Amino acid sequence: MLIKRPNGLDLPFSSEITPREVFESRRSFMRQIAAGTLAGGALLEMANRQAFAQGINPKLVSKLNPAYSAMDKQSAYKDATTYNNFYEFGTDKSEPAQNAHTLKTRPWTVTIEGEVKKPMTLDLDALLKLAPLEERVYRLRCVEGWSMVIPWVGYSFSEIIKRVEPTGNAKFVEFISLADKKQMPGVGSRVLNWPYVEGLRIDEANHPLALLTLGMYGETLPNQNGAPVRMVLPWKYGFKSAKSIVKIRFVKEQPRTAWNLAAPSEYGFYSNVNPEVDHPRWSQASERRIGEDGFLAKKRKTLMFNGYNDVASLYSGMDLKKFF
Ligand SMILES: Nc1nc2c(c(=O)[nH]1)N[C@H]1C(S)=C(S)[C@@H](COP(=O)(O)O)O[C@H]1N2
Ligand SMILES: [Mo]
Repeated sequence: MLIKRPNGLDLPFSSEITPREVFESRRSFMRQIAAGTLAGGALLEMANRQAFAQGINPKLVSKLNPAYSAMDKQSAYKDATTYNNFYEFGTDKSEPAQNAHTLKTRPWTVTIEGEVKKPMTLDLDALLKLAPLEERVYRLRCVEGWSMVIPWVGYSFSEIIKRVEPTGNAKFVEFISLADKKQMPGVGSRVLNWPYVEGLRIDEANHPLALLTLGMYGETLPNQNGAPVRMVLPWKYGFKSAKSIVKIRFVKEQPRTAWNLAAPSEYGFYSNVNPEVDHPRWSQASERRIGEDGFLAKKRKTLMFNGYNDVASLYSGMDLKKFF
């Protein structure tokens, strides 16, 4: 499969670049280092530019966080990057991979505002340097009944919360995705109100599992997966994990989120993975793991909170059938 690059060159997906090609490119890069023609912080930047020119997403150095990583077999890079939900680029699972090349991810800024003592606008480099990058292998369960296991790269969103210092009025956090018709062909459609908005209660946003995500599979995010920065909330249905975020607002009232506005009886504000609460049109008791969909593959049982029982205390005393 080929993707169109903004520079007009058709380049293969990185999964199709052979290890040999990658090896050769790294070797020529290493030669430049050895020759002393590269130095210091310029190294990663150079490596990244070289990688980008070859259609490989720039590498991200991170440390595996085993305490927050699932042992499940990881999904294939190819599945994770060609079977997507990103309605800004079309409603078909294959469309984001085909269309998201028009998304311009640099320069990029995220504005953090609202009920905070220190509002700030961070560019990508600031975000990448804000806290040590961790790799976390999370299961992600889509409300449609399928799941994947992806090694994400990022850090807890609590790192951001700490720095902006929410006021006492900040009860919720709103995540707002880019909505630019020029870059995103799906934004002309009326399936959702744009921009795509998602939200969390502030204590949910502060839970260490809530990952501000800048990469996957050791590289920066592919556009179709929400480049350059998204959330990943593994205990909630996938749609809570907003992609390509440009604004984060700390607010007093529960935000009106895109899917909840579109179909309030189907998509609640909480949307915790819960096998006991069916979607009005289908059961949520089981799921199909993408990549295991062969002839004999059995469906898997969906686990409460997608197996992330750590979060249970956030909801103690709440009726999760009512607050679905
Ligand atoms: N901005 C935006 N974010 C989004 C979506 C979207 O359409 N637009 N789709 C959501 C849904 S339904 C899912 S399942 C996940 C899919 O993430 P992935 O394609 O990286 O697996 O992204 C979520 N984030
Ligand atoms: Mo989803």
